[in-house]
Amino acid sequence: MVALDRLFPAHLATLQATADRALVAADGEALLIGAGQLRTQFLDDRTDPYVASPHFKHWAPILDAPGSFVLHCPGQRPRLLFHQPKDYWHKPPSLPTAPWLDAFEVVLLRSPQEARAHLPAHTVYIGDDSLKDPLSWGFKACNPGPALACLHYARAVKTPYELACLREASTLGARAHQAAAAAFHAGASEYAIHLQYLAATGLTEAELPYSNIIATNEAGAVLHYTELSRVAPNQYRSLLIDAGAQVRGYASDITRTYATTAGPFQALLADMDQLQQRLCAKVKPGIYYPDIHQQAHREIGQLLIDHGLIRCSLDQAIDTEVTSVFFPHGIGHLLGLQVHDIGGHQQDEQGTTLPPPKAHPYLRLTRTLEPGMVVTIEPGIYFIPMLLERAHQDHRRSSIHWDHIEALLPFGGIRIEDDVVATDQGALNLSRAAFSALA
Ligand SMILES: [Mn+2]
Repeated sequence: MVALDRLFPAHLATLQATADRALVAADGEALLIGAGQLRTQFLDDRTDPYVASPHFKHWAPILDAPGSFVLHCPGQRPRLLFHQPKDYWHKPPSLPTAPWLDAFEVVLLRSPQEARAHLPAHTVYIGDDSLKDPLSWGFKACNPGPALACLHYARAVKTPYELACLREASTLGARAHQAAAAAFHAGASEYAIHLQYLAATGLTEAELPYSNIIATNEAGAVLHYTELSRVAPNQYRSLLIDAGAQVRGYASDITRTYATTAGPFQALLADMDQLQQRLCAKVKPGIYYPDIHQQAHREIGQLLIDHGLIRCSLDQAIDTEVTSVFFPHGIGHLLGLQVHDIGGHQQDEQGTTLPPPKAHPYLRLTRTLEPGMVVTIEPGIYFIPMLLERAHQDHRRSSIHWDHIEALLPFGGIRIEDDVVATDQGALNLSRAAFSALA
């Protein structure tokens, strides 16, 4: 039995305990969790790529069986209602044979509607809106807020099973990053780098946790660049690659930046790598995550001063938002079943939320870290023409060394991102560990 399967029963017990609390919050007696359905495109008979609901894959790592459900009744063995239609157009999904399945009582469904026969009274439904006429199913409630708040809050703390899945996702991502970097240094186009990346993961594009960002030269300044140019330029200066992998429904989210030649950009990159590792080391239980974000602004401000890119004091760079010209996003987010795992602003199981500070509206995580939480740490410095033009026209103009910036525009930007676990022993960096194991 692989280690993941050994860890699965304890994982399931944690989910059952959380589900019991969610049922109390929603005044229900059973929880039905939908995998989701295939969605047909507008005026077409094609469907969008199917993506299993995060709630469903939390319980059962089945990524290819739309119309399935997990049914949880307190005190009982969970039931997997596995949808396997009789279909000669498509290959119906096969029931997994892995040992984790032993934890479930399995029921085969030929249509999702057959699930209705298995529902106890006062069932609460958690799932997307694709169920035809959910009201006629007689649910106690569909996606009630108090139940979702409970489930989402708890999900941030990972079980040992989940940490093992995330570790494997980082390993797979690191291997693919290595293949992509080799393709870049050999002069491949963004699209060809992407194909090398996919081949190294063994995943299809739809199985990636998010669309690959493979940005060369100036394109590194576009935060979510997904163009994948088919033509390589005559000369590569830099690559920013933000790409992950997925194992049993759990994501990795890794960014690396490379430079082809020595010079000011490469010097900045080397110092950013040190800076990023100092920030990663701050991921510990009891740390208020926005403090890491604030620290990132101070560290980036100092870096900009040290490299002669700005000419104001550090306090001035922070107070007048000079650092935000170069670092205009949050320091990171929760990671798990979703690449931006839900519940980052939640403060308790009741659903109280804490929005990000006014000056940092894009910060996705405002919680205090607990053991078992997994977050990304992804500081960046970018040369974004739109934000630079804005700063050139406002109070920040005199704070910036414009000719030095001009020389860096052709390199786009830098982002370095790792996936880090808060543990009682301190920060556990899954991504760095995965790259080290490859070396
Ligand atoms: Mn990220």
